[in-house]
Order: sequence, then structure tokens, then C-alpha cells
Amino acid sequence: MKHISILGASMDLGQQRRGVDMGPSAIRYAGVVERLQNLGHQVTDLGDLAPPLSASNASESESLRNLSQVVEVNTRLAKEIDDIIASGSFPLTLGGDHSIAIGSVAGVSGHYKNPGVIWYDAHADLNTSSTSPSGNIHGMPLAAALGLGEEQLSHIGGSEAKLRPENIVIFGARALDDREKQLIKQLGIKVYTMHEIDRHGMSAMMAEAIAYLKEKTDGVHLSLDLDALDPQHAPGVGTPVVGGLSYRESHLAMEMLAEAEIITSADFVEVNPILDEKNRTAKAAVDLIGSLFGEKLC
Ligand code: B3U
Ligand code: MN
Ligand code: MN
Repeated sequence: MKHISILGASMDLGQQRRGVDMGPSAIRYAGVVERLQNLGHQVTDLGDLAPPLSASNASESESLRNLSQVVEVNTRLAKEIDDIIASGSFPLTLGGDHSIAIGSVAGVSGHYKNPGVIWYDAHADLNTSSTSPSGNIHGMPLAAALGLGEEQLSHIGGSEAKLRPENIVIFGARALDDREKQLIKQLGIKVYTMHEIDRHGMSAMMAEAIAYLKEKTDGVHLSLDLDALDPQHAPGVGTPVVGGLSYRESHLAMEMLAEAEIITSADFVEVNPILDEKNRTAKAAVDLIGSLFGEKLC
């Protein structure tokens, strides 16, 4: 039994399609609290983080859209996550676009000597203001956690880097920008692209990823972007990429992570109910959360 604190980060300013701020509501509507309670966990739903103070959505710069709002919300989120862990609870953050992982990783990292992350995503989210093709901050959270790019983002929760490159595993990648590929090579970040997963199978690749992180980390954050899944299984995301992970593969991944008992915090992001079909993507998120927290088929 775990004590789990659910926190909604209803942010949509890290990218340009409105609606992903309703992700936490959609995931709650799909029954996340009841699902976890039925598994025997103690759940506190802390509700949603207050929206950005500045009402204006006007982008200040094309290379970092809505920077001040993203910084402000993530600064508050980092503090909330920090407090949740300090209270002995497991922080489960519901996005919102993936820019909210800047705050969640920042809030987590101070609690571990060697924090690790599994970035379950079609993208690497390793852009900075100087490499981003879009200026969308949801494409930058992993770079910020490494201490790269705009300091207003990377210094949230403290000026030090929040993650070491060797403690990062990217899983499900299939839409990497050239500069992200260069950075991955330069820093030696472990990436399981769709190629490796297709070639060797989810079971072998996730087992390898778990062994890789288990050896050297004392806490692992799972940052799960629903666009890691194929759009057939998760249509309600802002940047769908074909050729993705299936619902079945993703369940196996969550079940293996549950069995390995390595995940100490998590976020489920990018569910956009406006783009969804009958809340399918939010339901998939809840199903995956069930498996991550120990649900078994039999
Ligand atoms: N790498 C591109 C596209 C992208 C990143 N994350 C998402 N899309 N969801 C970028 O804009 O940085
Ligand atoms: Mn992402
Ligand atoms: Mn993505």
C-alpha cells in the first residue's frame, strides 16, 4: 500500500494547441482516484495547481513562448512536489503539457543523491531556446533538467542540474530533431527508440532499462507523455506521431516497472480532451496508472 498524492498541473502554455490544460479533469473523470483506491492505496487528490498569475497568453518571444507563465507555474509545482515527498507520499502529477515536468523533476531531485528518470515519449524533449524548431517549452523539459538552455527554466528549484545524463532513459522515441540526436550522442544518454523496441521487444528492452537505472539511482521518476503510444491507442495528444508503442506494450512496461519497484514519482502528461475520442486517451492513462501501481490481470 502506498500513499499517493494526485496533483493536477493544468498547463497548456508550453505548446500551441489549447485544451491540454483540461487533461487532469479528463483523467479524473476516467476514474483515476477510484482505480488507485480499489488497489488498496491511500489517495489524496490535492486538486489542480492554480493557473498562471498573468492572464495574458501573449508569447514574449518566438524562441520561448509564454516563458514567464511557464516559469511561474513550474516554480510553484516544484515546491508542491517537494512538500509531497517530504510528507512521505508518492507524487502523481497529471498534465498539462510536458513543460510541467520541469517543475516535477525539480521538486523530486533534491530528495535523492542520484535521481533517475524514464522519459516515456515519442520525443526527446531535449531542445533549448537556441535549438527548438517551435519555441514550445514542452519540447525542452529534459534539457532544462540537465541544466541546459534558458536559466529561468533550468534554475527552477535551484541552480544545480537536476539530472545527470547517465541517469536518463528515453523510451519510445521516434521524432527526434537533429540537434537533439547530437546532444544524445555527446552526453551518452540511453535511448530506446522504436527501432530497438521493435527489434528486441518491450520485455527485453524494459528489463535492460530497469537494470541500467536500478544499479546507480536511488529514485526514478517516470515522465510518461501519452504521445509515446501510437495515435491508434492515444489519439488525444497535441503532437501525435505514428509508429508508436501499443496499449499492450505500454501495459507490459508499467507492469514491469511495478514489479521492479523502482518508480518513486510520476507524471502523466499531454492528454488533450478536445483532441480525444470519447476520453480514450485519458482512459488509457488511467489503465496505465493502474498497472504502474500494481494492478494484475489475474
Ligand atoms: N521536438 C519538437 C516537437 C515536439 C517536442 N515535443 C513535442 N513535440 N510534443 C519541438 O517542438 O521541440
Ligand atoms: Mn514530451
Ligand atoms: Mn511527446
